[in-house]
Amino acid sequence: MDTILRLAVQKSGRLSEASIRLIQECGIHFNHHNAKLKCTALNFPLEMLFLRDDDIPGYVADGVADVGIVGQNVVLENAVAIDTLEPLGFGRCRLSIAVPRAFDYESLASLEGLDIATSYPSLLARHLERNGVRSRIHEISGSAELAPSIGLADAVCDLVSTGSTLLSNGLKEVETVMESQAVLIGRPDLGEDTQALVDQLRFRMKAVGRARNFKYILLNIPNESIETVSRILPGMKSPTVMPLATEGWSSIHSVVQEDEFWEVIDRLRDAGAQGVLVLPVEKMVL
Ligand code: PRT
Ligand code: ZN
Repeated sequence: MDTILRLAVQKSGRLSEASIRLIQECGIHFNHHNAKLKCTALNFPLEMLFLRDDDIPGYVADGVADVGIVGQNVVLENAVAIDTLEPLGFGRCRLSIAVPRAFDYESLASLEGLDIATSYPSLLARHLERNGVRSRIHEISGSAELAPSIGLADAVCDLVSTGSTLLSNGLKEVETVMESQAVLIGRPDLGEDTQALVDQLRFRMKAVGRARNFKYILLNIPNESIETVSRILPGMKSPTVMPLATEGWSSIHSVVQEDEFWEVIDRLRDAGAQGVLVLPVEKMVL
């Protein structure tokens, strides 16, 4: 029988949509994937299994799935024997400790002997231990932010992205335990054929991930500014320069990193650039 790669993704939650979108951007298509336990791809030997995120590391370790997409926070909390293969750049958040606004917090030592509610007891215990602080950890399955107001704990340790949940519950964030994002995980001892499929998938995921960080940029520039603009826009190797029909002008094509984008635009304007067009990059392959 031909090898098929089994990929576990979150069934319904914060990572579901982005996980499925990533697979689609890797050129792998499905008929439909709604409300089912699993589905098979039309044009790649891949089966997608839909599971609770907490179960994904365990199922990958046990061999029910070969690879999975899950938050790093879940991987490190579960501490099972799996490899982290690829950071995926979405589902970003941090695991943080928060205390009531009126709490006089100076350092982690302020929590010595106090009660902390969390769904991440192992990660929290390791962090406290590393810092030589002893607190009582209360494991709860959700809504940690409510614990201080109902008298269950003095502090909480929970995932934060915008911070608005903490704010609206009268809490302030005081410590980051870890930064997290979605990652591709896999079993260490996949057979040769399965490993070859994982390598193909990772190659595609990297191309999609790189492209997300870049924009394609086209602009017109007087010829005397070509050198200046080439320094501002080095591109992947060097920018493409083409003469315009108008004497003394050229068109430059290059790529620019998303996080440097506005700074680069300011410098291009100062260098006399005109007709600047910016396009998304779909894949950045080799
Ligand atoms: O049903 P299942 O068990 O599969 O899902 P779940 O409810 O356990 O997980 P889910 O869907 O909430 O989150 C899945 C993963 O998304 C997490 O493991 C993280 O890796 C990632 N992620 C990213 C987050 C957040 N951002 C996040 N903000 N997970 C949870 N939150 C929660 C947080 O717990 C808190 O309640 O959102 C609230 C805080 O958000 P802000 O924006 O108000 O700070
Ligand atoms: Zn969960």
